[in-house]
Amino acid sequence: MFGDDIAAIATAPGEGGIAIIRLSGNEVINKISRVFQPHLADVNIKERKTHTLTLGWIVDRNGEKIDEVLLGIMRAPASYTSEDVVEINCHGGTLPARKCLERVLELGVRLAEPGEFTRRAFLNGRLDASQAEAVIEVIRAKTEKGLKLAMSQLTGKNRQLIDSLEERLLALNAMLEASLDFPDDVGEPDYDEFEQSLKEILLNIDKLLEAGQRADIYREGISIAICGKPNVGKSSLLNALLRKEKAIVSSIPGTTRDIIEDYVNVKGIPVRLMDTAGIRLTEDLVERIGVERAQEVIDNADLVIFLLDLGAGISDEDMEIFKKIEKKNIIVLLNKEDLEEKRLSEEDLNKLFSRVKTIRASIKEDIGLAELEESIENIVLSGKLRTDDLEIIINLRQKNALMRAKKHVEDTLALLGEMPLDCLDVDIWGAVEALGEISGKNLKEEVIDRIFQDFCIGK
Ligand SMILES: Nc1nc2c(ncn2[C@@H]2O[C@H](COP(=O)(O)OP(=O)(O)OP(=O)(O)O)[C@@H](O)[C@H]2O)c(=O)[nH]1
Ligand SMILES: [Mg+2]
Repeated sequence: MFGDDIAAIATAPGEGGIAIIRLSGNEVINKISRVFQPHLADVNIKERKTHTLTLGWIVDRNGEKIDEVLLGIMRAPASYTSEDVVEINCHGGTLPARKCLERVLELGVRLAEPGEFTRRAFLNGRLDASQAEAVIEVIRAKTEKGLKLAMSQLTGKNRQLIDSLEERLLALNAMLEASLDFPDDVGEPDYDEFEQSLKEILLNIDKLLEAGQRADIYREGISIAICGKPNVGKSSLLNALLRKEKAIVSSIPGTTRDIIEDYVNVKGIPVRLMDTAGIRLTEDLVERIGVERAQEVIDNADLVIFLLDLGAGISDEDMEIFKKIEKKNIIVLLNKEDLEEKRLSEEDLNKLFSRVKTIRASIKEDIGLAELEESIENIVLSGKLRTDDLEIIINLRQKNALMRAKKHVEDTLALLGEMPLDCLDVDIWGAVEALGEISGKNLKEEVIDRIFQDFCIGK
């Protein structure tokens, strides 16, 4: 099955400097030589060394030139898929790439399925399952931090950690088997040592799970809604955090009607930031719809920034809004600190917002915004971020496998000394197998399918 020749356009659709058509399989170099005409007449593409580029044309059946291209040759096993790979660098734009691809398909090369190149890299043993999954993390990374995490997974950081856990479990398994096979010579295992070892393994699994949870934030990002009554400076805050004039700001209350959203990177965390209509009772139909939408967005946000106007003081309207969001993750931003006359005393504020983070700010004069960004980071990471901490990505599939391994280790601990040794061995094996799924040593076909279903064609 594997080794049949596949091809796909690997670059994103649309206009660009170049587009790349990628081919992989046993015969791709032979096949491409039939439609490639090198600039230099004495060049034979079939004899070109691995990792070389050759200038020439892709030609049609009649020898007419379709496009001028640079042909990359990467010979097995030193290629993305571990098979022979050819990459046609043609002119960017939809038509040249499509024409070249069509020509290649005439050679008995099949159109690749989504993720098929990476799947071959996995099946040929060049990447393990968690590394293959990292490829998509790298593509989708939204911030530098997310990219760094994905890259470390791609280079096999997860694998090292999992392998070391697996080794320790296998050592325990060996201990048990020795006792089972040679009871007279070996005797009972040292239960204290056994228990100690299991506890350490458990601790390490927990650490991995916790690190994975933290990394999720860098991967998935969070949503933040900005809310407050009209005219407190919500749109001004959106613009300040985005560092561009996205939303209309005016001194007329009720300026924003719709949800205005954009993405911003807050200390490496991808944030979907949403400005909402100022919440108040209103007769204006359009504004009322805006207020309803605001409520919905606020309810669904991971974090809410609640704005107050120090110049206007706190009104019943503010307290109504506060009551609605009190149970959420919130930061209270006391805006317009620059104003001479403030209608809010420190005392009032402490009384009202004793349990939530409050920040004094002037969006106009860029006061308090750095503190706001810091608080967002702290709240989102629950203050758990330490630079010496483990940094790895764990996706849902890997998390499930880790949880199952954890359960087996916990069961072994609970049964220690109570059950016969072969019962313990069953759970130790269960843990080893669950961990093996992370690297993909023992994965079923349908799980493999699921890993690659999210990939794009050409990857
Ligand atoms: N003095 C002062 N004025 C500010 C500050 N931030 C915003 N403003 C002004 O407050 C007014 C309202 O600002 P917006 O950002 O439009 O307020 P909003 O909360 O989006 O208002 P709605 O969309 O109507 O709900 C504008 O005139 C801003 O220039 C600040 O820090 N200090
Ligand atoms: Mg506004």
